Amino acid sequence: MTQDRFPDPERLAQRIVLGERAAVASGLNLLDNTLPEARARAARLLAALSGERWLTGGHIVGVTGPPGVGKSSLLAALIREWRATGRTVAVLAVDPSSRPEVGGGALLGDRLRIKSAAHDDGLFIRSLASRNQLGGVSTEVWPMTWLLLTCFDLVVIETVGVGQTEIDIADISDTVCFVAQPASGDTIQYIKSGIMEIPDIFAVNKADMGSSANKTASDIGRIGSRPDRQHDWEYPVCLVSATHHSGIDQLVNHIDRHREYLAGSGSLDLLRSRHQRGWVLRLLQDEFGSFGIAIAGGRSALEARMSEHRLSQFSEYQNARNAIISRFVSAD
Ligand SMILES: Nc1nc2c(ncn2[C@@H]2O[C@H](COP(=O)(O)OP(=O)(O)OP(=O)(O)O)[C@@H](O)[C@H]2O)c(=O)[nH]1
Ligand SMILES: [Mg+2]
Repeated sequence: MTQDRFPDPERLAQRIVLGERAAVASGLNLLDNTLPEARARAARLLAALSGERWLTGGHIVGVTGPPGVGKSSLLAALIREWRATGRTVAVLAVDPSSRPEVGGGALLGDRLRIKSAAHDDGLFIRSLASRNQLGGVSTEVWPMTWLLLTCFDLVVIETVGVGQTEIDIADISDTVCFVAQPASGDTIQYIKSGIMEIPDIFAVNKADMGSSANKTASDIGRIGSRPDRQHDWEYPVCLVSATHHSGIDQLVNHIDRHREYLAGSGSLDLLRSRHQRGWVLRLLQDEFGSFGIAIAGGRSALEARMSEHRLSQFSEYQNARNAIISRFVSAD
């Protein structure tokens, strides 16, 4: 049983790269499994999948915002637009069902009436249980994103976030789109107080609700650019209505434009490799603490190694982990 319990990673990788739906699902399951045997195979799977595409291919888009603002509805509208132009899309939706319903939100699948998506090979949606209270990005999301990046044009992560949890989404996405709601003063407060990093794009949804949407958009626009993430990107604020399907094409354009901006300024691969390094260090820190990081050679040595081996961050992570564990074991 143990032999067949997990798929052969190298064969699985070949099927994933071809976008085979069952293989993608099985790869994600493997990455989500914490048994030691599964972890070893997951590391092999990621090593087999790694390549240039991780540096400059595809587009990782984070969609975040407070509960009930219409993130799933908006994403459903974006997906229709993307699919209409033949682009393939994978979504990791952090499932809000484990927290109290605040805005009457529903899973993306419901919003899309997803039965038809099962017949669309260019669309893949996986809901993940929210594993930390604030709905931020949990650790499995990182390798899952990179797996999906090998076979879809767009990889979108939907998370619920207010304030500090956006830091997570900004640490994994090329482009962060924050969805706000008309008359939501707290968004503006968060930005002003510096709790929230400025996203790359703001979408004020429910524009069909009238003038309050315009006011919210201009309030957000007035905050002005703060060069937190990229230096000369002026964040756009767009008015959209997911239910009326208005403003969606502009939002699609802004998302594309941001990717072009990153690629054109040479910052896309730098951003990605910085994100990868950040995740490796965070995982090691979570698992072994600062002491573990010191055992593995220290933060700057690890960073230097990872910068040198930009296509094999997962292997570097695994190596550092093994080095730490073997030191713990031999210290016994
Ligand atoms: N009037 C109006 N209502 C909208 C619009 N978009 C979404 N809604 C409604 O807002 C509610 C929440 O929509 P969701 O798409 O589930 O919001 P969400 O942000 O994904 O919610 P969570 O994932 O629970 O945080 C639903 O009742 C939607 O019908 C819009 O453009 N206009
Ligand atoms: Mg939702």
